[in-house]
Amino acid sequence: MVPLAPKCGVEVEDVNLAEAEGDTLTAIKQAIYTHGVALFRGQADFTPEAHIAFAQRWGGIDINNYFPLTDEHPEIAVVRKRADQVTNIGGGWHTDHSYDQVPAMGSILVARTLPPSGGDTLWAHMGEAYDALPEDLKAEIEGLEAFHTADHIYDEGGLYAKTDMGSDLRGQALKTGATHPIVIRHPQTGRKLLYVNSAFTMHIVGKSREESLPLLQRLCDAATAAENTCRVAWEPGSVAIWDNRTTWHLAMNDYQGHAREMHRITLTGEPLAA
Ligand code: AKG
Repeated sequence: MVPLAPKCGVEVEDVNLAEAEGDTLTAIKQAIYTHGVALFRGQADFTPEAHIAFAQRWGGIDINNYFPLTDEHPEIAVVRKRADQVTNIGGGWHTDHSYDQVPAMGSILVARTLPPSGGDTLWAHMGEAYDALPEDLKAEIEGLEAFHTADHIYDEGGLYAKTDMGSDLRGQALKTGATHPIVIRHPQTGRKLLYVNSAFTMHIVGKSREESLPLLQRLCDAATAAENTCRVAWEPGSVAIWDNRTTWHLAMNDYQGHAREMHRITLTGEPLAA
């Protein structure tokens, strides 16, 4: 394994994900829990069927309610930016599904159509972010919880109004909302992780949004310090798998006029605790 950056991400070489199981799968999981994200290049065999089979071997698929799904494979969400679309999906720092009571463990993203250049994805490591907080700030957030929702993004008129995403995609106006500790422990590694994010965290429990914003903003600024991040330039055959508890991510929107399409399967998670 080769680090993608000193504090976030690894590239895993010499693994064919379509065949990965047993000890190889266990080692991949451990690397992702620890480093946050793993990149696999040259995965020509990672067809939609292989993508689904790998996710099932991992432990289960959490189907997202807001993304369009592929016609042939309803387990696969399409992360699409059409050539004439301005807003991309995931263009702000976030962690997937934090608005769910039991957020998805992580995601497996496969490059299917890429722009001629641009469209990179960045991740930030929330264990590193927590560790680097000043001690007085760590003490201030200990034991606090925050409320997360995606309604402002997916509802009619929300951020994704002119994209293929939406809360009425499946014919129902969905509502989201969940409360989680601001600092969680990773269910497998036990590491303390900062668990608020710029996109979905609305307020601190017991405080209004206005009262919460200065502290949330301070945490979000600290979380995305450049030294906590890594960046992937996609190539045909690239696959990235990340841990939503350990990382935030952001998709660059620097390829206006070109299409980009990724296939995403979201992995089932488990309840989060401090
Ligand atoms: C997501 O799937 O949550 C994203 O943010 C998309 C990431 C990407 O397309 O690079």
